[in-house]
Amino acid sequence: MKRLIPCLEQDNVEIELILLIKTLLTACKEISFRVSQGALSNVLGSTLDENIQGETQKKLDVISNQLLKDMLLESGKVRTIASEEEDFVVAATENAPYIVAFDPLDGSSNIDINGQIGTIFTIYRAKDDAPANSELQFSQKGTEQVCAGYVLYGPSTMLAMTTGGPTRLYTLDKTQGCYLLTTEQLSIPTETQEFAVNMSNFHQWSAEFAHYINDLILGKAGIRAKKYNMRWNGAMVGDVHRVLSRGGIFCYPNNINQPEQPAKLRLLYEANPLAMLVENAKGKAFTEQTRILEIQPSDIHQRVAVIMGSANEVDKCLSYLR
Ligand code: AHM
Ligand code: MG
Repeated sequence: MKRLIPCLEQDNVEIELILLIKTLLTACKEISFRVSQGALSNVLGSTLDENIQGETQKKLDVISNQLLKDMLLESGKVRTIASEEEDFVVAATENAPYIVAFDPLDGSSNIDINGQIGTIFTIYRAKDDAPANSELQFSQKGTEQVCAGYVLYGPSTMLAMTTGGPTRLYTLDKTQGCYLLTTEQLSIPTETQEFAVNMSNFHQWSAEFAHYINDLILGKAGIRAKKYNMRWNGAMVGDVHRVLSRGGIFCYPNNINQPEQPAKLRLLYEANPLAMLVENAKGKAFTEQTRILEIQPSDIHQRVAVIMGSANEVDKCLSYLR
């Protein structure tokens, strides 16, 4: 089985970016270990104890954020960092070539129940017309991402990543500490009979979106004339991993009762990287109106509605919303 770095070299990924990806994934290896320790990771472990003295009783999402931040700050390859766990951007190395954003532990409500969680990350080129400590560094559309991926901490630790070409899947070999290529090219089936949505939000959806889901639930007796299955992890990274693996549609639509903040998921470090992974695996990724990757961001913590997955099913869903 091929190792990650030779795969990236074969894909002609520039060396500076390979080194940055390597750093990021080394941090994720450490997170994977912490996650597997569960409740014990608050009392065991070494790396972090040395970095932030006296602060060993941290929650896993805070620990993960700190690990990623520390390693990226030290790498010398990153000009600016944004994280779900940081209110503002963090300036790193002046004149470094890249900027990185991440959700250190997506699906954090699953931490306490030993459910699926993951680290989502995205890399862009740094902008020379904005200072390192400016949010403007991230004022770039998702189409500008040079790398997007996640590391899923499930029964096995898996990395899904694209550097512009196909979305590839790697599995962390914990005996050797390296990521091995296990699926050369993910390809989401265009048709599906599986959907992922938080059904308890039914009363918050637009009439059009509720109509679409209702037609899925009607199954063989309804207009879609097939039986649909439903799955909901409570962790986008786990739900989208399933969609990438065997097809499906993942939806987190707007809440019409909350016009001041209708969407839940964040554009920069959730929707955009997962949209790039899905598109590069032949799927589609939209808000209720637009292609996610074409949104001009206005804020690093901006939220958007998300509809992504099997191409024909996404088209069908959008046809209800137009
Ligand atoms: P988080 O980043 O704080 O974990 O929140 C995002 C998560 C997504 O991973 C997931 O799809 C969604 O929130 C679950 O929301 P819900 O509480 O409606 O199940
Ligand atoms: Mg999240």
